[in-house]
Amino acid sequence: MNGLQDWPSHSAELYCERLWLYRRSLRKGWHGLRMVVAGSLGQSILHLWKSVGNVNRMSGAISAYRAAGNSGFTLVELMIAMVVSGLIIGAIYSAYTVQQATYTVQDQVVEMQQNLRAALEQVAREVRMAGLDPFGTAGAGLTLASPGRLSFTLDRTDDTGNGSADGDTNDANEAVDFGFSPADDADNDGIPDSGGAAIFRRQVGGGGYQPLAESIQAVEFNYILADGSSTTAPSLAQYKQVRAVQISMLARARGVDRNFTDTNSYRTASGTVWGPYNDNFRRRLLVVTIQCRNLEME
Ligand SMILES: [Ca+2]
Ligand SMILES: [Ca+2]
Ligand SMILES: [Ca+2]
Repeated sequence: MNGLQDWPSHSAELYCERLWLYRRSLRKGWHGLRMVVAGSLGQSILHLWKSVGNVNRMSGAISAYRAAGNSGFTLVELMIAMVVSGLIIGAIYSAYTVQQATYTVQDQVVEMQQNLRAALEQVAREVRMAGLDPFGTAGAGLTLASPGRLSFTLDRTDDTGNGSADGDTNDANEAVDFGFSPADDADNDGIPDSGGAAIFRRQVGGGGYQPLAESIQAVEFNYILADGSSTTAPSLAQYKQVRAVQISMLARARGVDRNFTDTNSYRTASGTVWGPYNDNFRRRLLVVTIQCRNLEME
C-alpha cells in the first residue's frame, strides 16, 4: 500500500517507543512554535534542535520500517515534517518582524532629526536677522520674547514687497512670529496645552500659521542678554539687551515603539528639565544658539 500507512505491529516495544517519541516531538514542536510566536528566537532554535534530535532517534525505527518493504510516508513522518517546516517558517517570520520593527524605529528617528534640523535652520536664518534696520529709522526689534514664542520685526523690503529696505517694518514678511499656534499653546510657555505634541509654526505679516515641524513635544527660547545673563522671560526693558537666542526643541516620534519606554530627562539651554515622559515615544532634543547681530545695533 502506498501513501499514508500505519506502523507495522511486529514489535510492541518498538511501537511504544515510536509513539512516545512521536508525541514528545509534537509537544516540543508545538512549544517551539509558541516560543516563535512569543518572539524568542533562541528558545525556538533550542526546541527545533531537540525536535531534530528526536527525529534522529526515530531514524533507526523508520529504517526498519523501510527494510520491511514498506514504502510511502508514515503519518508520523508527515507530522514531523509539518512541525519542522512550521518551526522554520515561524523562525523566518519572527526574524522578519524583528527586522521590520527595527527599520520602522530607525526610520522614525531619522525623520525626527531631519524634522528638527530643517525647522531650526529656518528659525535660525530669520532670527539672525531680527531687528534688521539698515536706515536706523524702522524701530525694528523684538516684539514678544516669551519662553515659547518669539516675535520680531525687521526692515528687509519695501512697499512692493520685492525691493530692498525702505526704513519701516510695515511691508510683507517684516513681522515674524515663531511658536506653536495660540490654539495649541495659549500661555506661550512652549508646552502644548494638550500635554501632547503639536506643530511648531511660523507666521509672517499677520497671515496664517504655517507648519515648520510636526510632532514637537516642547520648545524653549532662552534669551542671552548683553551682560551675559540669560532668561526665558525678559522684561520689555530687557528686549533691547538681547544679544543671542538659544532654542531648545524636543521632537517626538510619530508612532510609539512598544519595546521602548522613554525614561530620559531632557535639559534645555536654561536648565529646565523636560520629562521623563515614561511613555513609548522616542524623542530627540536639539539645542542651537543664534547670535542676533542686528539687535546689537540698538
Ligand atoms: Ca520695510
Ligand atoms: Ca514700507
Ligand atoms: Ca502651554
